[in-house]
Amino acid sequence: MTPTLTAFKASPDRGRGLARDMRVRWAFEEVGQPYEVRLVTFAQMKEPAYLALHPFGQIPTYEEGDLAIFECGAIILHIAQRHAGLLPEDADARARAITWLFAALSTMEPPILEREAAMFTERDKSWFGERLPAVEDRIRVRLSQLAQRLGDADWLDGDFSAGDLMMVSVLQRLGSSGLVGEHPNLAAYVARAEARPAYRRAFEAQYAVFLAASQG
Ligand code: GTB
Repeated sequence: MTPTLTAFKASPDRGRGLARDMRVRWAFEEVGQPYEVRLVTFAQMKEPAYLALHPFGQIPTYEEGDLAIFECGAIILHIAQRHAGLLPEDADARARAITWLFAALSTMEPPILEREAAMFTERDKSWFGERLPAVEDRIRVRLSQLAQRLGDADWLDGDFSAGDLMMVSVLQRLGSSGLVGEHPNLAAYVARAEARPAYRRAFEAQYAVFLAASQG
């Protein structure tokens, strides 16, 4: 059965691939699993039918037969466990790859989201000028630690894994902040991931949704 993913009908990121359906699309492409996409509006995501699928009224969700799950981390772990290509066979290596997936979501992403929230909602506050550098310093600590661990390696632990997919997706949220670029090895890590054919296919697929929305 072909799984179905939900994504924004009109993504506020204007096709930059930053909404979290992109992470799931990328995972599908890495393992060679065809998928369908159901596009939803913000209003539809708050309706009872959708809330039954996702209690917080967000994208992405994953449906396959009787199974319906949400949270991009859980979805990607599910895909990676069902198909070869995103987790190593060796049990210890697999546990380490899953650790990186959690590290991306639980350790790296929170201060990055804090910065985004500040940029979007606190710019007009008198204390914004003091708060932003403090948030960015917290991000810098994590980026330095990550850069130190990655070193000269291509990927975080052996071959490319679901952990790298999630880590790169999280780093991409720093966009034009210049923070990732302070570490050339991290910038190269993101570029290496973005050059993967699976990433390109996923990016083009979500970009096609943006193009269709902007033309129609
Ligand atoms: N913890 C959940 C997960 O990991 O799956 C978080 C899901 C989530 O944040 N979904 C967002 C959403 O549905 C879209 S991805 N928001 C609508 C709502 O809450 O009502 C986050 C996102 C949104 C927009 C941009 N952007 O414009 O650049 C980037 C990322």
